Amino acid sequence: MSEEMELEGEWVMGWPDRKRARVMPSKDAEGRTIFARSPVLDLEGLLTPTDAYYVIAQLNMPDPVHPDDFSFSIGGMVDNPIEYTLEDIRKFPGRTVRAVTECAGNDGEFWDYIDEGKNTRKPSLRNAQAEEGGWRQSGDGDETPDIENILESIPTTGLVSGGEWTGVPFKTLLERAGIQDGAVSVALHGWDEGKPDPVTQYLSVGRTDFDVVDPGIINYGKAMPIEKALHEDTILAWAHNGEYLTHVHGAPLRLVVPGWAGNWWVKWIDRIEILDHTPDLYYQTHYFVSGKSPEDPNKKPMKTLGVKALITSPRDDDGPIKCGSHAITGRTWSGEGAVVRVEISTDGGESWNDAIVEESNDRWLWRRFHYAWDVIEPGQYKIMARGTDEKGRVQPTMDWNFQRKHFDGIVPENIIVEKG
Ligand SMILES: Nc1nc2c(c(=O)[nH]1)N[C@H]1C(S)=C(S)[C@@H](COP(=O)(O)O)O[C@H]1N2
Ligand SMILES: [Mo]
Repeated sequence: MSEEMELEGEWVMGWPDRKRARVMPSKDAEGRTIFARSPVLDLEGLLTPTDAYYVIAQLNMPDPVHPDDFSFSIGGMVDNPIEYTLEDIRKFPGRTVRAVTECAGNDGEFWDYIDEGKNTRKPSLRNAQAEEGGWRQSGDGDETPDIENILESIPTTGLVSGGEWTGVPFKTLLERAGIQDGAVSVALHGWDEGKPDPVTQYLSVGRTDFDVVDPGIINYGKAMPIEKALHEDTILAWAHNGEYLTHVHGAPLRLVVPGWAGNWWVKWIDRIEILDHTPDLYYQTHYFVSGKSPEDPNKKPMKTLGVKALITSPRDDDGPIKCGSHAITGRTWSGEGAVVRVEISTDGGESWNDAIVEESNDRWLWRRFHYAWDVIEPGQYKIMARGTDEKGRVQPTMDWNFQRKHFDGIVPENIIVEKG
């Protein structure tokens, strides 16, 4: 390349030829972002920049509410029902928590891939993070979706990010409200509304031969056990990565539930209710549930994330590498707290060796891992990473479930090594 050509290139972050990693969003009819995968392979460090943070809106993307006009209520089984403005709650002592947000559906298609009998093509994180679109909203579409097409085309990878959240401990507000005896759950409702898209359910189950429950037009809502709501790290956040929360991430106020899947992190908070039962809510009782089939009478809400170790380099879809010194690197996280150990295998799981896991004081945030890999012989190597968390859980910890949520299996990278 001549010098002139290099100077013509796009200069980003001081580099003439590097593009900044950003999300590839899907938009609704009004051009608003409703879904975005995070470019996890192209990011460094532990905090995902806000414009590269994954985004999910299950219902219709709501209109923004001005922070000065915002208020929400706490009611139900409390001694002092109350309405708060944003200004009110910013007067309480705050709390900052760094945590991984992971969608329950992240990497869902890998359930089939690692199932030996199934012989499916490996989903490509590299392609998925460069791909735009792939999400639709129901309500306005009357044409019947081509389900096969959809099953083929929507990757659920990249639905994970790491963030810093600042807000007020939920506990502070619940204690002031005075929870009455007999209360068991805290329900949080967003002001976003819509009809849950049945295609999302078909997509996650991988079958269309069953009836999807139709709750009609609802607000997004979740009801968590009181104990989790009172956990010191469960916060109502108005700031994300050092600035005010952005609209797509739930401004002015959203719930942050470290360790639990993203669907518990209710955005656009409108109404909080303390209840003596756990209510029937679509995204709690019918969706984000484990069980053997949609008909299973023992479906259970899914909560805590498993243990994961994601190899970010080398990736098999990046092509062959040469003999010599390499580093196997990636990120690891767990819903029960810190990952304390990552082991690497370069022989398809026959033997395992410890990687270095970077130290961190943030138990809910992912950590980076590093393994020095010197390859002498050309050939094909099956590389795997396995995390163990501080509670002693060893990956994989999750059982197959009909919605194929909370995937935490070990996904091998098949790396071709050529003569140096
Ligand atoms: N009100 C509301 N909150 C919501 C959702 C939603 O659709 N509406 N989606 C949930 C899901 S499924 C996930 S994975 C996370 C995504 O949070 P993010 O978009 O800030 O990354 O928000 C959760 N909170
Ligand atoms: Mo999600």
